[in-house]
Amino acid sequence: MTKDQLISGIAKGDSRALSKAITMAESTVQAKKDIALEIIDHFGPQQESFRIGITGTPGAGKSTFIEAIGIELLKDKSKKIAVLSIDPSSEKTQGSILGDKTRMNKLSSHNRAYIRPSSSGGQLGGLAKNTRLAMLLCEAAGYNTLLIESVGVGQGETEISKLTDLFTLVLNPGGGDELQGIKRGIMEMADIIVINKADGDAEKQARLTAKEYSMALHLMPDNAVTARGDEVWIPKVITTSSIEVKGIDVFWEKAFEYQKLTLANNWKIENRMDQMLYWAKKSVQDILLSKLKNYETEIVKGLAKGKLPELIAKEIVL
Ligand SMILES: Nc1nc2c(ncn2[C@@H]2O[C@H](COP(=O)(O)OP(=O)(O)O)[C@@H](O)[C@H]2O)c(=O)[nH]1
Ligand SMILES: [Mg+2]
Repeated sequence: MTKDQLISGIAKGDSRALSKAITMAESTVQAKKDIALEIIDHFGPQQESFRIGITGTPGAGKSTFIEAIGIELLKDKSKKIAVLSIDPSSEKTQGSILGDKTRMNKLSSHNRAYIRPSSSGGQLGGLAKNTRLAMLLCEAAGYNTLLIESVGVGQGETEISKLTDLFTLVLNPGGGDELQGIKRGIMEMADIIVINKADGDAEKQARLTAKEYSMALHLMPDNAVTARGDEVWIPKVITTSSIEVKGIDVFWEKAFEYQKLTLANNWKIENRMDQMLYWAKKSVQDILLSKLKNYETEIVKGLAKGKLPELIAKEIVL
């Protein structure tokens, strides 16, 4: 497909064209990536979408949760959902991608939903960046609700928060140990904390855990509370069963409450501007770093002459 074919396909919401464009965006071949960037640029900024990040340790039930909240939201005919998952582990096994697909059975066959596991293109740091481009392409294709699934441990998790409007952390009942596995920083980033698997014997425990987290959040310093101007959002802790579809309506209630607040006082736009600034700086960094390769011989020569590294750097950059 040519660039123009891809553009007209995406404009019509054709998922085949969308998938092709995302593959180009993920490509390590710069020429392909450039075409994807031109396509995104053609559609311009999309400010209307609702971008939701869903993070949590493997097995917490993120995919099952996404299936439940996705199906619930799609009852509203104006909604179109794109699910993007960032899972470095699925790269190795393929297993969890297949697992995710089966866990999102209804969603993956729904005509107003699009599901795509993100590929790292071999580099961990590139994951979130590729996902961001995939997200922008989905928005160009008319998907107004973006659900980004990511494993909130290890590298790059802070970058996930640079992609989304609302950050959701999915945890399990009895989470004392889990709390240690999850970095405190992630908890502080969460706008909504979901204690999932609140069913059967675990239901009572889930409610207790929710209370614990709620208290832990109150003990945390100011950053647990997003405060700008007079408005305040205290992170909400809720319990859900994704399998029995309980508490899913409460999730959307809180999510829309948050969205309303962030729209009313312009947080959403400010937040997205901050995020764009972050990605712009990162892009500058990436380009400079890639250029550094051209100077390697010059650096080595300078060092051989006994030059001070700082002075070599100045000579190259300034
Ligand atoms: N009992 C119960 N099990 C769940 C629930 N949500 C997910 N699971 C199970 O937990 C396991 C991991 O789920 P998955 O969605 O793949 O987790 P992910 O790795 O976080 O995406 C699967 O066996 C699910 O069936 C829930 O609400 N209740
Ligand atoms: Mg999953």
